[in-house]
Amino acid sequence: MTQQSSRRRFLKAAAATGALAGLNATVLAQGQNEEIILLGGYTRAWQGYRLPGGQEATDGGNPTLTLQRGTTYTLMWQNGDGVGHNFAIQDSQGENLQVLEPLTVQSDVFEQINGTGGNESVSLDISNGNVTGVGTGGGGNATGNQTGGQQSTESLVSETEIIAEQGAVQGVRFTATSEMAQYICLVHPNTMVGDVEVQSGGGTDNSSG
Ligand SMILES: [Cu+2]
Repeated sequence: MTQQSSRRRFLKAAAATGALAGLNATVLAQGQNEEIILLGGYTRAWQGYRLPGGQEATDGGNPTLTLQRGTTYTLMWQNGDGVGHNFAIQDSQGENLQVLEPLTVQSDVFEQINGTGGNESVSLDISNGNVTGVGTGGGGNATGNQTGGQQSTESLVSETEIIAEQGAVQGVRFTATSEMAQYICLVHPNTMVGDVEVQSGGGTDNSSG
């Protein structure tokens, strides 16, 4: 506990001084409630485990992801059938959008989040592209220190690596834009594809001035 919080302080201090360029984007996620999406990757269809905005996860595959424009989402998916899958978000022309910040996620972190209620708030510790820990409930630790910095597009990818190990988890962070139309596994574009619906109705939260 003590170790973790001192480490957080270190990261915050480092970000504040700009001493560690490139770390800013990852530090931003610390201590704030995340919009988290959890999916299962199966050849027959994506399965919705935790959907944005408290939408009910249904048994049907390929759930529509309803997003708020300008909101940043952390999407994690677990390989369910040991077949190679990857993840991309496309526009209405079927072009992959280069908007994904890849994250490394351990399976136990995924399981932990998946065990929380869909309405329960979850915060993530993300460091150097690794999701290292999860906090649930409360949310009293918001520090108001979100600088809202735009991450460099150099680190963004238009599709993720294919992972084939059953149980393996992959994560991406992205900010919803109105051009997003669908999410897809490029290995199985006919069965693993679902709609993305982006709402623009003032849903952005810029509360920390
Ligand atoms: Cu696939």
